Amino acid sequence: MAGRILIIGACGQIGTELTLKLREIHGNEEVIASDIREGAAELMKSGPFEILNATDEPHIREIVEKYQIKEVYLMAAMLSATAEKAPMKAWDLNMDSLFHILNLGKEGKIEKIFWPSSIAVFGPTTPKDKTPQTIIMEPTTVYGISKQTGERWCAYYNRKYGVDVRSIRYPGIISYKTLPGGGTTDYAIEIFHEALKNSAYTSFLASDAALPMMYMDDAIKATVDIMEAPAEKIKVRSSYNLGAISFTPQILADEIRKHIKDFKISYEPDFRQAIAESWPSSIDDSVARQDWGWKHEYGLEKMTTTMLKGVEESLK
Ligand code: AKB
Repeated sequence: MAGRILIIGACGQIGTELTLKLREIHGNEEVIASDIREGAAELMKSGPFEILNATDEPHIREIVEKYQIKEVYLMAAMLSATAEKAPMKAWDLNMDSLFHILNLGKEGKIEKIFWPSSIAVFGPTTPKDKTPQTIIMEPTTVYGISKQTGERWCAYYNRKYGVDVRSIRYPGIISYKTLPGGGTTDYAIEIFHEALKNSAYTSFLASDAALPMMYMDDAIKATVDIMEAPAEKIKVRSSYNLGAISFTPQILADEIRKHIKDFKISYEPDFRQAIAESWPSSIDDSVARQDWGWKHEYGLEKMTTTMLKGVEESLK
């Protein structure tokens, strides 16, 4: 690889594991982590780190120049539940940060960009089961609107200015190393912590709220794979559907009960239930599979056993 990599939002749930993976692949000094605040010790100690606000364009330019950055992963974003509480702040963060990076691509200062989209681009008028790559999208959340708009801008910068921007629509990502913040799918992580600590969990989504989900290792693999694929294989320049597992809180609770016999779940749906109801319950990702060979590894059973082991370790 010619040139270094910059991760913006490196201390978040996906950013942390992505940074560690990219450092493993390219070497610690080649991958510059940045975030608005410091993160996990493993990340802070393993390579260069810069405090960076994703909306601070001059500072982004300074860092890109300082480290001779050629690839940027823009992982900073305000997620669905938090964004509903601060719509304008979410819009500014999610959109401004994207424009800053796309413009660096347009000016030829960087060569490749990764920007995550989400299943939140879909809305209540989208068919819910096996939602196809190209279909009606009328998102009803601030986060979803920002991601849908971002997708259109990515496609525009690619078509108009030749910017090599690549994107996937992440489903809910499940992991134990770094906690997520402010998402609708966060219950699927909290449940493991509460199951191991208290053998009980109160879900903020209804028992039958089915959502597309994915274990972190698969999400990281997809991110690395799409960025490593030859440019001509990336035919969709808005964002690719990406699927793996689909389950409801009840199905997940039943799976956890196979390991923790006395685990109890109760349901107190809040405002996040309406968000979940507007999203797909499962995803058709055949286009990603066909174009750049996407394949997931973790099903419900493997994800559950891995999560229980990982969270148990982290609680020691
Ligand atoms: C959220 O719940 O907001 C995120 C997402 C699906 O993009 N995890």
